[in-house]
Amino acid sequence: MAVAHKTIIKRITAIGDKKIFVLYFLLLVCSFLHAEDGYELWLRYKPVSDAAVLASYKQKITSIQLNGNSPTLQVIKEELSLAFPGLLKTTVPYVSDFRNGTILIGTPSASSTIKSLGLDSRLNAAGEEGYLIVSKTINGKSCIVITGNSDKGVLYGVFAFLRLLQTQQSIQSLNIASAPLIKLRLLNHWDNLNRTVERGYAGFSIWNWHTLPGYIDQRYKDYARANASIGINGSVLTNVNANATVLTASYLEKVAALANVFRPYGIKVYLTARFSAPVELGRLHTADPLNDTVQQWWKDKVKEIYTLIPDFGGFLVKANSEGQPGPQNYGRTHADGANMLADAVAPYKGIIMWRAFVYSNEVPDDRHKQAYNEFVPLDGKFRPNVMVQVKNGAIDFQPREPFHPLFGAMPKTPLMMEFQVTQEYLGQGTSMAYLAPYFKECLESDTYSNGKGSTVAKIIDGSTQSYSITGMAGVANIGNDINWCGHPFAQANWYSLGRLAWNHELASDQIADEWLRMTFTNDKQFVTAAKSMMMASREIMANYMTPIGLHHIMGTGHHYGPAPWVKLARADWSPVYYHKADSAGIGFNRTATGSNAIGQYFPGARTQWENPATADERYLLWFHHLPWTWKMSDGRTLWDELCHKYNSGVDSVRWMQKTWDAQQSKIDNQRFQQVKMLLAIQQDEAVWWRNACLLYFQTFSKMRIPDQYEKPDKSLEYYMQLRFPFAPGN
Ligand code: GCW
Repeated sequence: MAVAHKTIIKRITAIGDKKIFVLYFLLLVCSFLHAEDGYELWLRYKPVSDAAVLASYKQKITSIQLNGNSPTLQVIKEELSLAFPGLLKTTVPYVSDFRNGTILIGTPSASSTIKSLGLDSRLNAAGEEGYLIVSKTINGKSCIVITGNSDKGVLYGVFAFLRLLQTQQSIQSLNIASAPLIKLRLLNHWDNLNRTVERGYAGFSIWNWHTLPGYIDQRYKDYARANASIGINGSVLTNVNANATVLTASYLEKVAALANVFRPYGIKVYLTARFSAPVELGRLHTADPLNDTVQQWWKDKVKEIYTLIPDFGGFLVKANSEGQPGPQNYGRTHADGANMLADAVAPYKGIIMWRAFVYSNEVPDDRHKQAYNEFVPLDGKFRPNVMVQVKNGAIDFQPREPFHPLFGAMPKTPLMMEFQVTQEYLGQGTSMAYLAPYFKECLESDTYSNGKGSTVAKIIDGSTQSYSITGMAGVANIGNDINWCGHPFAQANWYSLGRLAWNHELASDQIADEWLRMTFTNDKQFVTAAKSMMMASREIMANYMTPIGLHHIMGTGHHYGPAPWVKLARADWSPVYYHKADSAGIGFNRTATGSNAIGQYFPGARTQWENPATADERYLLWFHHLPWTWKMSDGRTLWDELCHKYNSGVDSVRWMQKTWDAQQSKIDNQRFQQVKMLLAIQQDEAVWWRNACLLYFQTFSKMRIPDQYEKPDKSLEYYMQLRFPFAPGN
C-alpha cells in the first residue's frame, strides 16, 4: 500500500500537474474518512502502532505456507492478503519451503509436515472445529503452525492468530489450543422479507431479497468474515414471526445464493418455518402435524431445500405464541409439531430449534410460569434432532431477569440458549449497554439441578446433562446502517455473543478489551477508560430503567421509554401487571403466597430470592410485593432506595459522558462524535426514565423525593402524553 502510494506520488510529480495531485490527495483523505465509518467492525487491520511489537512481528512473520486449496483455504488467503499488509505494512510472500518466520497453515491431512509434528493428541482434543497455534522449529527454522482437523478449524485458528496481532500480543512462543464449548453458535435474524427488522435499530435488513440471487452484495461476504472471526457457524435468516413465502421456490434460490457465500466461512443457513405453510403454500386444508398429507408436504419441501442447499441447517420455529400458528391449533403438543419437522429434516442431518417462548393471556397463570408448565411434561418426548430454544429469562429479555427455570428442568431435551443481542429493552439504538456481563450473569447462575455448580452454562454446553447437541443463539442487532449495528458500541454485543458461544468461560472485560483494541485503538488509556464505561453500562441502565427487580414497564408496542402507567385489555402486556404498585407497596409476589413462580426453581436456587429480608436485592421486586417503607439492607426505605437507584443511574450516565469526552484525542473524530451525541441522547433518556417512573410511583407511595436528588422538571401528565408513532423496530 505504502509502496504503491509512493510510486503514484512519483508519477504525479513527474507529470507535474497540480490538479491531479490535489485530486489524489482528496481521494486519499476520503479513503481515510471512510475507513472509520465503522463498516470494518473489528477487522480493521490498521498498522501495529507499537514499533517494538511491529519489529518483533516482522521477524516472526516472513512468509506463509498455505496447504490445501478448498474454498475455505481460499478465503483464508483473501483474509491474510488484507490483514498482513494492513497490520505489518508489508506484503508477506507465499512459499513452499520453510524459513525463519514461515507461518505454516493447514490441516495435518493437507500437510505431511504438520502431520509429523506430534500434535495428534492435542488435535484430537480440538475436535472438528478447534485449532492449535504453536511455535515449532521445522527443518531448523523457527515457524508458527496454525492447524486444525478441518479447514474450518484452520480458519478459526487464522482469525485467532490475527486477533493476537490486532491486540498486539506477544507471538514469541505460542502454544494455544482452543475448541468451542458449544456446537451450534447462531445468529437469529428477526428480518422480514420486506426488509424491515423486528426490534432492529440499525436500518433495514442486510438481505436484499429483491436483488438476490443475481446480485451478491459485498456485505454478505463481510458478514460471513465477521461471523467466522468470532466463531459463529450458523445464521437463521428470517424472523420467527415467520412468512411462509421464504419457503417458495424462487425465495429458496435466494437463500441458496446466501448459503453459497457463507459456506467457505463455515456458516450454515437456517430458516424459520411458518407452521401453517402447508395451508398457505400447499393449499392443504390443515397443518395438523399428525396428518399424513401434511407430513408429506414438509418432507417434499425439505427435499427441495436440500437439493438446493445440501448443508442446510434446519428450522427455527415459533409456534402458538403471540399469534403464530402451531400444533395446538389442531389439539397437538409442541412435541408433535417439532417431531414432524424433525422427521422431515433427519435424513439430511438437519435440526429443529423449537422455541419455548410461549405464553397466552387465556391462561390465567403468571406469564412467568407458562413455558415451564408447557414444556417440562414434554421432556423426553422430542426426537433427538430437536432442540428447545429458551430465552435467558422467563419473561422477555428484561434489563435484569432471573435465569429461566427451564434450564436444568429438562434433562432429556437439549436446551439451547436464546440471548437478545439487539437492545430491544436495553436502550435500543440510542444507548450504550455492553451485554457480555448480562449474558455471563445468566450463564453463571446456578440452577442446582444436579447439585451445586449446575450452572446455566453447564446445562447448555451439555456437561451437566450430557446433551448430544448444544447451542447458543443471539437475536442479531445487524442492519444496513453503514456501521452494521447503529450504535458504534453495539458491535461489541455481536462480538461478545460469538466469543461467549465459543467459550463461555471468557471474562467480560477480556472480551471488551480485545474488541476495543481491534475496533478503536490499542492506546492503553483509551482502552482502560472505554472498558470501564462498557463494564458499568448495563448496570447503569438497569438502575435508571428497572431497578430492584422491576420489569416490563416500557412503552407499549415499540418498547421505547418508560410507561409504567399503561394498563391494556391484555393484562400480560401491561406494565401495571408487572409492577403491581398500589398504596401498600410495589412488586410482583411470585413466592408461595403469590403466583409461586419461584417454586419452579430448584430449592438451592430459590433461597437467593425467597426471603425478602435476605434476598439478592437486584431481584427483590421480581419476586416480592413489599411496602414502600420496607427497610433495605443499606438502611434506606424501599421508596428512598428507588429514588437513589434512579438518580444514581442518571449520575452514572453523566460520568460516562465525562469519561468519553476525555477520549477525544485518542480516536478518530467521526466515531468520537457519534458516541458523544448518543451519550447525550442517553442522558436525556435516563432523566426521562427517572422522572417518569418516580413521579408515577409517587402517586402510590405518597412519599417525598429526598432533598439531595434532582427534582423532575416536568409533570407526570407531560410524560404520559408522549407518543412515538414511528419508533424503530416495531
Ligand atoms: O421480545 C418479544 C418481542 C417480539 C418478539 C418476541 C419473540 C419476534 O417484543 O417482537 O417477536 O419477543 O421473541 O418471539
